[in-house]
Amino acid sequence: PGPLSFAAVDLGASSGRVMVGTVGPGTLELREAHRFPNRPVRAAGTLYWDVLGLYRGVLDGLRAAGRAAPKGRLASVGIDSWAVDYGLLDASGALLGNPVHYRDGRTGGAAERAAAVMPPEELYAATGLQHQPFNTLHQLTAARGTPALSAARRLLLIPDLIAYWLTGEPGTELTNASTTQLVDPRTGDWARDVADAFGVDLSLFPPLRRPGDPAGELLDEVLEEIGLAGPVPVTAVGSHDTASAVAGVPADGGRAFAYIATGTWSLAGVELDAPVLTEESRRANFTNELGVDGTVRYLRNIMGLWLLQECLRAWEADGLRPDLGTLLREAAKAPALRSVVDAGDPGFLAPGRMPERVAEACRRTGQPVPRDPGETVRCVLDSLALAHRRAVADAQRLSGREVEVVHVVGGGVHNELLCQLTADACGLPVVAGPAEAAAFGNVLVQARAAGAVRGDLAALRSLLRAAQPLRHHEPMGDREAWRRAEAVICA
Ligand code: LFR
Repeated sequence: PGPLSFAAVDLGASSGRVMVGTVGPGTLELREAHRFPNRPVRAAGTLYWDVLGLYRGVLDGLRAAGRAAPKGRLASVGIDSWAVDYGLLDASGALLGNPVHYRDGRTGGAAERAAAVMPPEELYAATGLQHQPFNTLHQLTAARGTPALSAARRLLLIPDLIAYWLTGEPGTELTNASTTQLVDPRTGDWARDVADAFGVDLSLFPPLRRPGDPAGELLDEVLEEIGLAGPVPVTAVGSHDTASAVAGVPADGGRAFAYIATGTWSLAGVELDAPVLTEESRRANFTNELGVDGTVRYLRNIMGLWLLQECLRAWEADGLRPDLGTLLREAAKAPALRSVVDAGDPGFLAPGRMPERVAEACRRTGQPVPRDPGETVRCVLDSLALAHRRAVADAQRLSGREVEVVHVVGGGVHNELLCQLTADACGLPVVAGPAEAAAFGNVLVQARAAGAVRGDLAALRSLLRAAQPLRHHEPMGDREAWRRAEAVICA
């Protein structure tokens, strides 16, 4: 049989895209069919996702994907997005309000409230999940007693919600479910004791499905809207974007690797066969999220390019018309490691006033304050590289797995300065690419389910190495300077 085409829907916090992957013996190609912005909206004091706008982008993208695919045939569709957030449906299947954005303030004080229900040690031992105020568990606790949650008969995580609208079939994909803090990473099943203790009704979640499982077929009304002939199956993929991105790491089976999935967040860690549930791991705020093929994504969340995106947004609002290329050139020339902030600090989670918040953090820690946007960008990139260094080192120490190379994938691949600084900070070679790792991981899981490729994750990854040009960064510069900067953050 000739190559098959697959549509990968990949929704990120700042943009969504639909990519077409063409896969066959000796072929793996990925093309962008459609890209659209994801702009959250604040209304009446709450920060929401514009989920219908996103769904329209998905439909436009699937129409474009059908046109881009040879003979207009899509062998299947897979959907991934950011984690933790959800839509609620009433008994008739209608959406009960817009999904709330994980950066909304409603989960303020979540750690304290949760600790009153279950000691954090016990919660970690049961779920292996890092504490983040936005974990679905905390969102559900914050929403307890609201009319929407009381009327809800079903809860669908964002990619599952999109899949439901496309197919009419509800399901809960496991890699994303593992970010709810309601799953036991040892069994890959619900952590029922946790749900009971927090009063979460697990029957709201449709049955679990795993990457590669069938997830229905596009409805007739959808086929008509996007101008395709059926049947077009939907296949469950690593529906958490980070799970698909880690599946899309072009690792070479022989070399132990750490990965950093960069985008709005940097997710930095290692891939394991089993979770690390030690108290030391909890204190280091490492998470055990589930990956494709029963793997564990042992990683830490770092604020990521969000810091830069929010600086750009603030400068734009001030009428500065910032140009990213120019700013990055200025940042490259700015003095290295003049000041650093803790890019893991939850204080950077909420939107707004980012240049000021970065400056405040420098002042608070007795460091020089950046004098212009170029220096602010340098401070942000140095700080991200430093956080990458700490996460890669901690992941190795806590898991007992040493690595020889760091793979940087995701949008941050385009930022060469960040990739080089990451190599310098980690003292390890960095292999950068692909930027669209999540879409690659999404496509490969579909392609395997359809029989277009075979093998385990290592075999899928070997196809990736040939598919994309990768950039190599060797560590350079002053190792001691990174150690001193780390001491500033850890003080
Ligand atoms: C990255 C990501 C992270 C998750 C955060 C919030 O896009 O999915 O893995 O912690 O978004 O959902």
